[in-house]
Amino acid sequence: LTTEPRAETVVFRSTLPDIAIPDHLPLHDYVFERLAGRRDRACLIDGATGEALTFGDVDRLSRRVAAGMRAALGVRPGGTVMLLLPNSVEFALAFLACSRLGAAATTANPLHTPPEIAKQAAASGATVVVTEPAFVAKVRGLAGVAVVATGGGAEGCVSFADLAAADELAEAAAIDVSNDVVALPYSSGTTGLPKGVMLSHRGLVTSVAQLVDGDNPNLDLREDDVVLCVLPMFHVYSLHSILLCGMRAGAALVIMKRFDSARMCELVERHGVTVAPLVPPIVVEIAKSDAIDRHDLSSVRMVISGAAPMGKELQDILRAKLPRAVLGQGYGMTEAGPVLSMCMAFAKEPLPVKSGACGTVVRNAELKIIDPETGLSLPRNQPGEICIRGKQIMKGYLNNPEATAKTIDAEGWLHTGDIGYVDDDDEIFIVDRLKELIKYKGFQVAPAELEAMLIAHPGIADAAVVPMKDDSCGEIPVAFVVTRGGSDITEDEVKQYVAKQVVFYKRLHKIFFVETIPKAPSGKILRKDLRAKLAAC
Ligand code: 4UU
Repeated sequence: LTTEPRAETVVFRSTLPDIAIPDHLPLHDYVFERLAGRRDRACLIDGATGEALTFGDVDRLSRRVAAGMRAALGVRPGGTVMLLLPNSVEFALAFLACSRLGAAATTANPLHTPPEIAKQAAASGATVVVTEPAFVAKVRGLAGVAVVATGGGAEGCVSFADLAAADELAEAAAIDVSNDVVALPYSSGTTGLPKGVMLSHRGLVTSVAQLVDGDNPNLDLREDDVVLCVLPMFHVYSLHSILLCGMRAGAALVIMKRFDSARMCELVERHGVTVAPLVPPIVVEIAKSDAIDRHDLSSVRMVISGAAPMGKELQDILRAKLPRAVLGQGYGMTEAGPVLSMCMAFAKEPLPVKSGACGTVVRNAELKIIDPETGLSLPRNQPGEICIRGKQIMKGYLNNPEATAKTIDAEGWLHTGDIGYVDDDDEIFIVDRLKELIKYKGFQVAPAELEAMLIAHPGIADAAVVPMKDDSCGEIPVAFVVTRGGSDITEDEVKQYVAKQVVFYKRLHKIFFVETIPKAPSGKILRKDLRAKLAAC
């Protein structure tokens, strides 16, 4: 028997040992596993009112909401419920209720426009939308969709308060943890339009456990921690690393509906926040704000940044302002389940880390760096595409086996479209992005979506959307546009045309009128050339 000589795959692993993960449990049973000892401890604190629900309350109320959704709305195993909510107690209760029912929660930004919402509701197969009265008008026209309104309720809607007043769910649904989808966030991944990312119970349990379980957790959240929840729960960073990790660890969450630096500093001081998961644009804001100097923020022991790169300079500014806090990064991607790596200075037995690094690969997982041309794996210190493998990654994209096969290969490696390297101390540095994705303040902007919109305009023949570097937002979307014979459409008209159809962070900031869009013979836009053009101007 002869074997072809094959290059060895260089696999990077956590410096922490693997742990046993209770991945036979449905997500809600896993987060409430240690409920008995913490029924009376604060779990969810509404930042606006100061009202707190205990772990016992959250357990009980989420059972009631589940029973109410089953009885009044017919939510069944395999069903889908859209959560169109800002950060709120109701978001957490509805999410846990879906988990109990064996249904999937598809999450969306309530600031999305009606067409954006309609697209996701239809694609995900949602039969119920849970939203605030202020957003009910956006979903009224959706065919076959029942609307639940929080707060004081709204005409023609089921009231969330009524659901929460139902008798507790007598019996939880039978759940197949490795197949049943519990969360269905939307992401464009490495290419194309936003797609439903199927995260199973086992996937999310594994990913939460990789951070907060074990004798020496990688992200050491404790029962006496107070975690700031200002990042939107509809994004996977907050859903996973704040809501689910916080609850599993038994910490209290202080929920803020929207970011405001002065208000945030006030809440940190009032509630003695100890852990602050943030994104770089918020770090920039608070580093600049004088609110940080007017409040006692000495309770903060950990500041986590993620979802976009945080430069060394910014990290150093914040470190000077919060000398008692450990500052570091997590690296996530919706499809990866979501966390690939986490700063080891956040571990119970912390390790020193470098500024600019975005953590070490999580435990119970494998990471490799490949040459994007050859697909061969690369050794330390050589940049290439980051790939990850483990039980935490997505099951696949909903109803899209082709896109799934392009992202997860036959050996189970998920290709991130991020370019980075692993250094001598196992720290990961992201240096570039291979994929099309634009990140505005950590929010995803899919160029393909805006390009399709532009090309649909009668005055536009061709278009390409690419990121432009920006100090406060990280990246902003800009477009190269080829007009159609004789059209005298202006920059402002193009901007307005798009702005009317999309949520604020997808708006185009600049339009460059050009003769042609550079393309490869295959028809693929040469985005690198356009990005280089921007960098030069
Ligand atoms: C440079 O952004 C996210 C998830 C982030 C997250 C989740 C849990 C961070 C910490 C955590 O604990 O997901 P998406 O799908 O919106 O965007 C994914 C992309 C990545 O592929 C990468 O390009 O966002 C970029 N990204 C980062 N880039 C994410 N984190 C980082 C980072 N540095 N730290």
